[in-house]
Amino acid sequence: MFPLVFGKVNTNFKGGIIMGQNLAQKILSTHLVSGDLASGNEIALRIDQTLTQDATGTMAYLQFEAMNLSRVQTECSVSYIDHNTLQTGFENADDHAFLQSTAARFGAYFSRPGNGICHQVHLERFAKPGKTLLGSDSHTPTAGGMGMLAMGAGGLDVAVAMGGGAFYLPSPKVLRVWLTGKLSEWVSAKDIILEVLRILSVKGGVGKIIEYAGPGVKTLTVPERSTITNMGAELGASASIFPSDEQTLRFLEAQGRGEDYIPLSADEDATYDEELKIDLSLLVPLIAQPHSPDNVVPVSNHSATAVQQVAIGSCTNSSYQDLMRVREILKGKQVHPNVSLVISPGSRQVLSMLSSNGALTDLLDSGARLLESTCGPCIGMGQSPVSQGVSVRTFNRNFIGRSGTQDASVFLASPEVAAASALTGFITDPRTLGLSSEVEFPERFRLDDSMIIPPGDPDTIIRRGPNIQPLPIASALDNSLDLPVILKLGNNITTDDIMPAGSKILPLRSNIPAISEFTFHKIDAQFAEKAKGHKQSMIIAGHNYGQGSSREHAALAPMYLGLRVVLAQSFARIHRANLINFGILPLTFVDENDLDRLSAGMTLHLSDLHQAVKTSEPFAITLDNDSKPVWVKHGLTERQAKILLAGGLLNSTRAI
Ligand code: MIC
Ligand code: SF4
Repeated sequence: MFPLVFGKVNTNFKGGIIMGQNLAQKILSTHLVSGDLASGNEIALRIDQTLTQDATGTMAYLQFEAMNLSRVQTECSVSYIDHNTLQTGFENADDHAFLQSTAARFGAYFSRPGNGICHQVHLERFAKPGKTLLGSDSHTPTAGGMGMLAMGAGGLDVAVAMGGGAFYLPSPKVLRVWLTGKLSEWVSAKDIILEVLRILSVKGGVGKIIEYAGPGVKTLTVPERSTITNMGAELGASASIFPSDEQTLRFLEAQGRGEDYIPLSADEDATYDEELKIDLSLLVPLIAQPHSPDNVVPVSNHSATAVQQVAIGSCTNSSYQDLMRVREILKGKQVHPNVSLVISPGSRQVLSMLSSNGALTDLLDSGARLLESTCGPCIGMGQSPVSQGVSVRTFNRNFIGRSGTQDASVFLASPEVAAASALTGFITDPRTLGLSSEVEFPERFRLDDSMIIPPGDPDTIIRRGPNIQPLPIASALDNSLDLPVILKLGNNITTDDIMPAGSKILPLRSNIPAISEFTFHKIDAQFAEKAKGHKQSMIIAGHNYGQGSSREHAALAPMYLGLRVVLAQSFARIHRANLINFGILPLTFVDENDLDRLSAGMTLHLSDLHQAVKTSEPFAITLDNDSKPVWVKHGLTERQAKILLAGGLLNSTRAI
């Protein structure tokens, strides 16, 4: 039986005096199951809500099933279909049928394909201030715009949370972003988060919760706040959060959910680990240049850059407000003949509101192409740009090849910049169009939950088509390993590099043997074959290994191919947790310069590993033909050491 742990209330005492708490500490402490918030060590949290999406959800539900639990134990769990809706073969349809039947059987809500992108729909219909949310998608922190502590994780961690188990993470530092002033016309929430990314970089949020505060906060609506918390994932942050205030109440009331409102903010005397100040009135429209979301400059730097594609949508920027601003720019005008403009409204709610107020007609009249309310081009499911093309996207990631076109240049910007660029055919600062903006926040959104199926009958039969393959499980960790290094990598390797997505590969997410053939495909097309040539192997890498998505396939597929160790200068949080969950040992260097001494083709010898994993001391790896060993460390907690020794989390829970 899987061990269930429940939360307890923890107060913030220091020397007998009750200290003020910041907002993150308030939610963390009311959900703390074990650990000490101040320690920097691992803490465990009670999770109120979970979300999964189809591309990670099939694994999460297979894992939930493997734990022999009958119903989800959370206040609410939602299974969304939004990533993978193209049905060019039976695979995706098999996945959807499996997920619909598992949601019914295990007691989760099911959001049907077409209902919208998980983060947008969750914000509209489920997110609640003061609660915790764990989602098998790295942009789950979007719901932080509602005053919720929302975090991304691998599917297995989410499956555990669905079963009522705690979520473990290193106790985070809290960074306050203090906002003053008000955004100028045509400068938007996207520009705020691009500015934060410019300052902090894609590694700047690692190990932190980013908490927004200050007088500028009240000028931002919930969807605008959620654009900002969404891209906290690109900072590597564990979560991003805004207070719950009049804006939150206004949004919830407009969603017919006023009763879900509670006010929530930091105490006046709260303290923070770090602080950043931004005066909103000084911001200008910004753009992230290829190929990283932190490569940010003013839009005006690129006024001579011609554009072939503009894509508006994704979980970052596809709210009603976003698309109404786009309409303001496009109304009565024509998209430039050299530009293909595609628009995916974030949810059916957004689409139906645009259709009932006539905005959709204005968008279509301008020459925009309408796509489904799904992730679509953001995850390479269609609309790849022309080769060597420039694409301006309102999305959150512009890693090489993610669009499906390896040599495309993808820029990330606000919907306003994207729409202006679609009109002129060049990257355009919307302020130069001389328009004025009058978008009003709606008093009432159009409410229709008919595409959300409530939890069903526990006797529902699970539909398991041929695309649903059994879960592979790793073997226990050997005490000594002689591991060939089969790949050496640089810094900031993304999960897209490890396990690409796109329309050919995504349909294989519930079939690990098939998808594993694509591991590191773009970096080394022979990788899978090489790995299969050895029983067990390892890879080495630079800093921030595994940044980007929460997809556990970036750990599961390498595990299936026999990868036992990743030795890197540092790791991204979610990916490191996924490696441990699937029995792959994440090691870092004591002296990071030692990376230079290692290369692909070498064999490294790890001995007395069981003892090494149990203690927190560094240990030596020996090399052939070099008497000087490489000293490494693992930083595993006792809980993680047990998981690794057993060969992964499923093995270790079965052993209890
Ligand atoms: C992404 O944006 O890369 C994804 C696709 O949403 C992933 C999840 C996945 O790979 O299924 C994420 O961000 O976690
Ligand atoms: Fe979907 Fe893109 Fe958001 Fe990922 S980042 S959830 S692929 S819209």
